[in-house]
Amino acid sequence: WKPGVLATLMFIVDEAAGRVLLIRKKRGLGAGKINGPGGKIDPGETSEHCAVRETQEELGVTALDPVKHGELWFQFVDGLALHVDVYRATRWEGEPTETPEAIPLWTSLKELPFEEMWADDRFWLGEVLIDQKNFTGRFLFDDDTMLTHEMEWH
Ligand code: 6U4
Ligand code: NA
Ligand code: NA
Repeated sequence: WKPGVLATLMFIVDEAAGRVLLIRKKRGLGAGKINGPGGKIDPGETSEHCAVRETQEELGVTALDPVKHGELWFQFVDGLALHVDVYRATRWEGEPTETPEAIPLWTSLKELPFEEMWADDRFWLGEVLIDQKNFTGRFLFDDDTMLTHEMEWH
């Protein structure tokens, strides 16, 4: 498991309404899928800063006091290795707005759209968003197909 590309995901949870701010991704890796906002870490940037910046760029929303809940390690059989830090935030500023990168989707925590998400998400997303658990996950993908998964909860 090489470190490879470093990236982040941000999940803004509206606890009062029982919903999470997801996106329909319009371009880049996973275009067409539903995911959290996020993207690659810039040189010299902290992962937390990246998660906040990418959410601003994709949705025009600023996440406040993000908390890191997990680390994803993806190996793709074509050779790409991707490490993703996963953040959760319950306060934010701004109104989600469609951009060239993403369409905002406020989604009920009871109806997470796993069929339209990356295949690994069903192994950790509900536990992180609802139960606030912390985890490390390792996944082997062939293109869009998940071949193996290993989860650790801490
Ligand atoms: P550019 O346009 O290069 O700046 P950027 O938005 O930085 O793109 P991009 O589009 O390569 O990044 O997407 C990386 C994003 O994809 C990260 O937020 C993590 C997410 N991602 C990739 N594989 C994933 C997977 N298997 N499961 C998942 N999220 C994944 O939940
Ligand atoms: Na992005
Ligand atoms: Na980017």
